[in-house]
Amino acid sequence: MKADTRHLALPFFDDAHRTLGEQLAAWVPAQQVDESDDRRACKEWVRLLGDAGWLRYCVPASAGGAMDKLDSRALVILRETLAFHSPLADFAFAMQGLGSGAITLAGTPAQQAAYLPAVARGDKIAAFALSEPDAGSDAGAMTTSADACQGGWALNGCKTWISNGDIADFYVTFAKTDMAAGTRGITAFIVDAGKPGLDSSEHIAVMAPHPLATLKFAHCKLPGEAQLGALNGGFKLAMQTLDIFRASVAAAALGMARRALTEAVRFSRERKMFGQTLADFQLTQAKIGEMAALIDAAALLTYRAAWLRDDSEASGAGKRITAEAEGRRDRTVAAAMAKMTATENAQRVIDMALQMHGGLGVKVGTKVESLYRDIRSLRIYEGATEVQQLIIGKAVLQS
Ligand code: COS
Repeated sequence: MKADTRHLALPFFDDAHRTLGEQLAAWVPAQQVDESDDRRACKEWVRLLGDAGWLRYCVPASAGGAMDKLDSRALVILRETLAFHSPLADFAFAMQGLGSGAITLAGTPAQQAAYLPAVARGDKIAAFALSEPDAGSDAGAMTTSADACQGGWALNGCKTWISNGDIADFYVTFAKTDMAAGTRGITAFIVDAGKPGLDSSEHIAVMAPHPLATLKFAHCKLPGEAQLGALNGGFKLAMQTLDIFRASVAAAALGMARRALTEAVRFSRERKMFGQTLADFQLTQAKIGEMAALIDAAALLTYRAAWLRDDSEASGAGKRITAEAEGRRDRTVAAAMAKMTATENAQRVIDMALQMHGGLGVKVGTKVESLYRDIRSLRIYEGATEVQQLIIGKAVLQS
């Protein structure tokens, strides 16, 4: 089933985006991956996406990427289209970007050369290790520590909910380098899988299976070169990385919602009852209308957030938006609005599509049944809806 690409005509996109969207929409339905084992399937998707060149959109051109900079609109098109077909394919793609994003933003030339081209080829699997058992939404409350020791650093602590945990080749890990300094005492590190002192064997099973694990660090020694970005600059680096990818989480939700609507429309046209089709009932038409409007509202916020980010990068700070701080706040708020609205709307759209399917909607193996499970975690990860509300609310009060 080919995804609808009519939205690519919107003025947020340029011709390169339209070509990318059309080519991907034609490529992805032809891929067959057995997803019964999420770890194996995720690796296979990374391989397919890498071989076909799609992972090149996760890194900049200087490191083998497809475009000069990480292009938010390209990321949005990729995630939306992949999620329409397979949320696991979207996950595999997104994690290559999120896991390597901080290296793109703050890596030294040597770090970028060592990791980014391999990420773009699908030769290295990336992960982003921020959350802890007692530090999820309150990321600044982390307690994993990095202490200076001879020749580098020693990490101690625990990270959890780590996507790609145990299948990743490296983990961009955030740890406290100054316990008393709160968010200003966090530094990022690149931790290669298999380092002595790193145990990633505790897998976490979730309702929509994807690779997820807890990482335990016990005197895990890292060389000085493993430090990523400025000492004590890790919190901002994490937030900047999340800013890029939050709009793309919105896009993944959008792809799932569009798929649910497609399924609902198809089913309602085929399903016969009371001498007509389900689609002939006004109740169905009203629901379909509501679903389409929820999707469009989410799409416009998502594309705006991506466009705003790309536009500010292209024009440089200050062309359209005078103060840099204001510009950052606008981009952060736009990404937060997109993530919150698209994930919440997608949950409603998918629920309506499932309801329309009646008993079939809850039958294991039906597309709407798996979408119902797939969408749920998007309202939580990379900043729960409540965190997005907080980001937006604080900004509105400050403006
Ligand atoms: N870009 C750059 N800098 C940012 C930033 C951003 N998007 N957001 C915050 N900062 C900076 C602030 O400017 C502030 O800098 P100063 O120390 O110089 O003043 C610093 O970071 C701390 O910001 P703030 O006071 O807003 O931090 P809080 O501890 O209140 O936390 C939230 C803010 C809740 C928004 C943050 O912790 C968050 O996003 N949590 C969710 C984490 C998350 O997404 N987890 C999922 C992980 S991946 S699955």
